[in-house]
Amino acid sequence: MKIAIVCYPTFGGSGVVATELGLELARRGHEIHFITYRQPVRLALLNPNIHYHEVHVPEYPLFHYQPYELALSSKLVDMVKLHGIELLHVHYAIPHAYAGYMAKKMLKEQGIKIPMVTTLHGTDITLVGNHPFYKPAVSFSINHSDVVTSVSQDLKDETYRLFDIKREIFVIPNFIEVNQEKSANTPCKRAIMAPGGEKIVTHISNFREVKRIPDVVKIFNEIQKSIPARLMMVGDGPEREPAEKLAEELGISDKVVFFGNSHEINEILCFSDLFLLPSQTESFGLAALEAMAVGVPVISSNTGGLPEVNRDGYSGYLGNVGDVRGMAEKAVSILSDDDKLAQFKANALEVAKEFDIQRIMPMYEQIYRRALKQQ
Ligand code: GMT
Repeated sequence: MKIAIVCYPTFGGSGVVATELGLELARRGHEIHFITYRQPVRLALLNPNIHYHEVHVPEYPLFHYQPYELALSSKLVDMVKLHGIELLHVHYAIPHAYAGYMAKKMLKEQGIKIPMVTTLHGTDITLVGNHPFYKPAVSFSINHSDVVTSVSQDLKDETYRLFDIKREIFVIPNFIEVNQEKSANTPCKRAIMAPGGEKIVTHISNFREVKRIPDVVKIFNEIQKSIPARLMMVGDGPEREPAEKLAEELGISDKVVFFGNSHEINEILCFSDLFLLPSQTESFGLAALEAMAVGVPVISSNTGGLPEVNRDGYSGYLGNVGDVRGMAEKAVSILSDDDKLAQFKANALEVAKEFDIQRIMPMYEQIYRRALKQQ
């Protein structure tokens, strides 16, 4: 199949999922065209089946807001015609499904029918899309997609609860490449990061408010009172600076490393003992799954799709949002008992295998066939 993938190219779950999906589809012989305003961070172009088309938005001083959706829908029309693309797969309802719908309409006028699959990732529904300013456009875009998928059952339920949706939504969970051989060969510099044999606790995100970064620091603060430990903070965003200050105020700066955005996620996860994700909400929690795939148990909040990924008392523990003390106690219960830690590490890997890319990919291929058949 010739498929156009539209996504946000930045550090963030939906962009990562869209990129990894495109890369795997290309390996399976499909021709993939990424259409976005910047090259996605994890996109490797050394594959003849992968193409990248940049959307340029000319700056015009009269416009306070530059019309990205217009530029995107025009680019989609041009690329579909030029490359004979058969299907649009847009990640994120706003503005991608909206722009995709316009492209479909323009193409139809020119005698070209093309189906659009929309994948909902979470923030487009629960945080941003639900805002009254966007709600009508989001409902419209979802209802006018040919097939709609969501990354968790919880997100599907939330979408029906928050919007007036008349379509069926198919759950296709996020996925991960579980590659134990690759993990075993990843250079693991544990001794450098924890010279005194400390336990290593890690958090990875884009440091937005929804991630509850102060809770990460506070949970770690409680942990390190009971066991020698260090905290690895990976990523960047508005909450990073306040977190650095908080670590300073708590007197634990020497135990916390802020890496910023990193391309060495596997290298960091390989020496991690525990992953913290105490988010306010999380439609899925891809970062937790990435940790579990290399055998790192997770302490997370119990909201959104997180319970579908992190199994309470098995791959880690779940706690109520904001329950810093409870999550810290559970973290200590794992970290202070080597046998329990080893068991939880093995369990985390076992659960991650349920989300292996090879299991999930056929679900997308089936959805594409369904969308093409519907035309
Ligand atoms: O929250 C993020 O880190 C970014 C955000 C996005 O829009 O890319 O992630 C959302 O999509 C991911 C991939 O499907 C999910 O794993 C995240 O849980 C989801 N974030 C939220 O729901 C807050």
